[in-house]
Amino acid sequence: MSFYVTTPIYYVNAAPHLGHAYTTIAADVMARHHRQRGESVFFLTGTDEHGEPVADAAHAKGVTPQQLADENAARFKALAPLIGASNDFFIRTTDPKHMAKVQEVLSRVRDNGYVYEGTYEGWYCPRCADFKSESDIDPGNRCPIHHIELTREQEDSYFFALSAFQERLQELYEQRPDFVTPRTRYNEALSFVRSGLHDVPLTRHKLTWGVPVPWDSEHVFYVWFDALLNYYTALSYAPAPDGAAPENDLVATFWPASYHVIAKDILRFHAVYWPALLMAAALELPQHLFVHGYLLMEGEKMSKSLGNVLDPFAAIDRYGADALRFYVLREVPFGQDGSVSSASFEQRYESELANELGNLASRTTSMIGRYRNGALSAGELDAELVADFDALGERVCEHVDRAELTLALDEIWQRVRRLNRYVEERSPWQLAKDEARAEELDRVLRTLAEGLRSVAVLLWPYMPASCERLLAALGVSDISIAGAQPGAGGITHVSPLEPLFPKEPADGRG
Ligand code: ME8
Repeated sequence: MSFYVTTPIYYVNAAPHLGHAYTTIAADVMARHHRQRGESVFFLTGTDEHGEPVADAAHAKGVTPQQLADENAARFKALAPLIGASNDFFIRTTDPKHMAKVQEVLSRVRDNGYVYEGTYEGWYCPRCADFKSESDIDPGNRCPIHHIELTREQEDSYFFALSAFQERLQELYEQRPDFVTPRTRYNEALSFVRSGLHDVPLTRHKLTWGVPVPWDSEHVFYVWFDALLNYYTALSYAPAPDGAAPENDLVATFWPASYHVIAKDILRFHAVYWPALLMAAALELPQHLFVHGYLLMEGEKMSKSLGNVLDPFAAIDRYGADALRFYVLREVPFGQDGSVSSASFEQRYESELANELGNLASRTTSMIGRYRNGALSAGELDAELVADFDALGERVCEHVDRAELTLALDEIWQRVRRLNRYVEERSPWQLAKDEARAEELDRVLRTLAEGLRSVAVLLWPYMPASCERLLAALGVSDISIAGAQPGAGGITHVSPLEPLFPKEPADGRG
């Protein structure tokens, strides 16, 4: 089995913010979860470096587009390990290998008869790098996303014959109801297709910051076609991840993508242009697009252009990457819009991470240390508790297979709470006072350790560093999904554990 997951490639017109971290975290959870299942995984993220948004931002700063791209691509690249992302490759669209592949694929699209010359006239938002249809314009000819005035553009272009794919796209949507999820986004994409597709500019004449069009040196490709193709080009030159496909065979192993994870702002490009482009190039279509919502601050989409961003670097400094990963996927149902704030982050950190999971881990490991010197004897588990974990691993897999990351997390968290209730119900500190109940105490401690292993294995994709620490204290080195079943491995020795989520997080904590 192979699993290929991507994030959008982010524009380098400004620095990364929590919105970007969010998508990368979500895709990382999916990648890690599938690795736990023993699948061959490729996880791609990167930066989108051509086009007007970048050229304009560079111009405003008095640097070249390449200088700005280098500077900000480095910041996006640095963000990935900081948020615990385990991406196998980081693609930059100014990489000559990507550019050559774009030229090759788009030449094929032309050879296949889907490119023609014409003149484009219409409303254009330079921040979106997008031509707006009449129905997509705010009063005063403004961009509905950036609220800036649109420009009237007229230029000679080569066109992509999007309209030629009207029927095939409708068929695609009819035959594959899970091509785009959640359902609202599927409906939105399908209704866009049904409303009638128009051909779109494939190249820009006025712009020079882009991939040159091989058959006409006065044009560069419109940035969206250059960008979308990253998902394909990366596989043609990225090094193979450890233990995966042999070098240079990534396309055969990983294409088509299992999941493109994006937010709804770029739905149309991914749900309409992208499959049409792949059809035109005679390439296989991705299996799924998952479209998540916006992280909102004060009711507006967090956005570089609007400047209302929550700094992920600061949050990580104080609480650690795991806490941030947990928070964004727990607080906002994945797939919907939701507000985030420092106050609700701190509250969840304290009530759920420190008081629920952290406390459960501390109590369990310290009781095993205090009452049994860290040693656990082999024996039965408490059947009643184990029954509450029945099919948990399978249910988590089913949710993650559908990118339902908040629902999967909720399933696991119910077990964290169940284990805390179990501690209260069985009160090991009472059992420890009575020598006659030593066996019962052994069973309770064993059951707690096994339950903790189960939740740590399942939470690992969400909070890898903390779960690795917890599993190490339990003496467990195997993080594969098989360990989600209590009793699977036989924990024999438990070591002391420093608090997983200290109540007073120190500044500068990594
Ligand atoms: O659109 N909430 O790049 P971009 C949730 N280069 N997600 C958010 C977000 C928010 N407030 N803000 C940003 C581009 N994102 C193109 C993509 S792909 C072939 C080319 C995330 O830098 C979310 O994933 O504007 C969104 O789709 C993406 O960043 C847009 O990043």
